[in-house]
Amino acid sequence: MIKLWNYFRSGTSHRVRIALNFKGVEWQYQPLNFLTQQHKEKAYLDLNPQGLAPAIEIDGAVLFQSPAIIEYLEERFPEPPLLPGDAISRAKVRAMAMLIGCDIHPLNNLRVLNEVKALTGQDAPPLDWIAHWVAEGFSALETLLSRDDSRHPDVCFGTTPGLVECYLIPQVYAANRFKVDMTPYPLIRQIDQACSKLAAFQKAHPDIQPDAPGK
Ligand SMILES: N[C@@H](CCC(=O)N[C@@H](CS)C(=O)NCC(=O)O)C(=O)O
Repeated sequence: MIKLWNYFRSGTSHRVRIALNFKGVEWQYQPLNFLTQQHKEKAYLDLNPQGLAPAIEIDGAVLFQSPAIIEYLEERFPEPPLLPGDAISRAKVRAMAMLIGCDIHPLNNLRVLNEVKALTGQDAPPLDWIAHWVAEGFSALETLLSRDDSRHPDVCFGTTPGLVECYLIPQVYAANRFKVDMTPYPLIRQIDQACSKLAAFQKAHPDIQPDAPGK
């Protein structure tokens, strides 16, 4: 059985949950409590020396780094595909995913926010900082989406959801949680709405995971 070590609210965990559900494979939820720093305990560091979520046990191996995990899932379970059939399209899709995964998420990750709070001496999450990086990334993505008149309006590329939505939906969830103004991004909002009706995304939603408050 595939085991995913993750935290309900972690965007990188959320990505992998979507990909696993999308592929229709069975997997087991292994909670990592960030509040008690479980991800920094030796038992987890033995699996992932970075002490970051997620990690996955699959096919006798332990993998970490969500992009590497998702690419493995794509190779191991080719249907339904997360990536399009031709190389140029795949590069375009990966670029949109990386726009989020490399250039928004890492700047707003928990450990970075904690460092910003420490440097600025504030207690509350630095909402301006968070909104700045979301706005920079989402503006570029919104422009890309507006230029592509061949895509279905419910997805970022082509006619079905795939890799980009694995990255985008968790980032929109985080943006909403931190009260980022989403009104400038109607195309992104439409895609988020459309994905919220699909089972793979519903089952991956942070609020219904076993370690979410009230579960
Ligand atoms: N590039 C890594 C980033 C992993 C990452 O930053 N995970 C976050 C959760 S979204 C984490 O574990 N944060 C814990 C912390 O900052 O202490 C990946 O995509 O897996």
